[in-house]
Amino acid sequence: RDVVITGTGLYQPPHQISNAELVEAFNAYVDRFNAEHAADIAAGRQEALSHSSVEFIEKASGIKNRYVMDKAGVLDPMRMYPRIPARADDQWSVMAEMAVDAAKKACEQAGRAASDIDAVYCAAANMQRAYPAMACEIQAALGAKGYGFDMNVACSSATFAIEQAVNAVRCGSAQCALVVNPEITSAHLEWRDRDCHFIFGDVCTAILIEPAESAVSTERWTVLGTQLATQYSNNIRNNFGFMNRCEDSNWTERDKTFRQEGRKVFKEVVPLAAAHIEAHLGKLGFAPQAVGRFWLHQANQGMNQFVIKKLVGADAGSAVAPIILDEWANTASAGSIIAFHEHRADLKSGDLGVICSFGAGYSIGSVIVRKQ
Ligand code: CO8
Repeated sequence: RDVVITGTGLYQPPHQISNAELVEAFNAYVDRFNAEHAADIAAGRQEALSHSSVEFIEKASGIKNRYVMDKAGVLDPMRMYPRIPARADDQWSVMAEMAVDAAKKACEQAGRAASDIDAVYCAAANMQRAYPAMACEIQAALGAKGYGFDMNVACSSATFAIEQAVNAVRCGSAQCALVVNPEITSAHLEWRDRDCHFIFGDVCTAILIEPAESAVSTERWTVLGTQLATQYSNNIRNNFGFMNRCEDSNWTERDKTFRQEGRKVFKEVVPLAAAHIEAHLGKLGFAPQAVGRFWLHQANQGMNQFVIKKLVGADAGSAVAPIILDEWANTASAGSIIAFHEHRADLKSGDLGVICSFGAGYSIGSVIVRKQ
């Protein structure tokens, strides 16, 4: 049976940080660090840290702003990470709250009640806790039925979850599947490293997936196909995990937050992503030129520039490949879904579109849709 996307929702965190604010706090941290370690730096035992700059950030990434769950902690040069108080076990968790907000908005668009949902996929680059699954909590907070489970494929978590949801609906195990992507990237970003401190932002996206025959929404996007691929790489890595205690390592070590070989990622992932999209479209009998819109992963404007030039010769940031990372930064798995959420209203019945993520793993996921 035909499967359709019937609604999307977007949760916007309470705070935003401009590049200027970010750089000011970072440079204050650098000055303090260098002053505190002046003797070691002079003796060659410690490398001095360098300032960041607004010009570099904009030129290297296209990012101008990011939303975060807590601004004060991030911009405190004595702290440099968000302050998000722990909650009691009988309160809804932060990720669940974000997911419920985005899910309710998606339900509203789809003309559904939260109680219609019978499958919940919580898909994100990091989960707030080990267990119970976040998805079970989100299911309870929404008053949804059925089942829920968590998935992590880093930046491709959303597209990989869409394939699971589409298959569940197609084979009849779910009638109304919800994919949510609560990304609290600010909690696993290393804000003290100038190579990456500007890259990420927080958000939550939601997507509702149903059989075409029972959908009640006026707007429907038929899922023509999904294609997933992974290829192991250590170039984006985070070693935080439940084994840290046994390793006698601790969470303040540099390898317990996000780190990457940005240049290598850029070079290796661009050709993979372009070839993946082209092959997936070809499998369904379409040329890239037949596509009305590409909602690409939002990691770096230059990266999307290369991918879209290779595919159709257009510019990223144009109508065919909208950019949202100037406002939202890289939101891990949610980026391509934000682009889909914000930039689809003008497409007409019959138009083709591609949602595509790429990132750590490496992982690439594409979803080809047609507006009904
Ligand atoms: N300010 C000023 N100068 C800087 C700064 C800064 N902030 N940072 C670096 N520089 C300097 C460098 O030190 C270097 O100096 P030198 O030439 O003297 O060595 C120079 O600027 C150039 O640095 P780079 O080569 O690093 O600069 P690039 O032009 O390559 O840009 C980017 C860096 C922006 C990181 C770029 O390489 C990039 O975007 N690459 C792609 C990365 C990518 O897409 N990664 C995907 C990650 S997302 C993902 O998969 C999800 C992971 C899970 C989420 C984690 C959430 C926390």
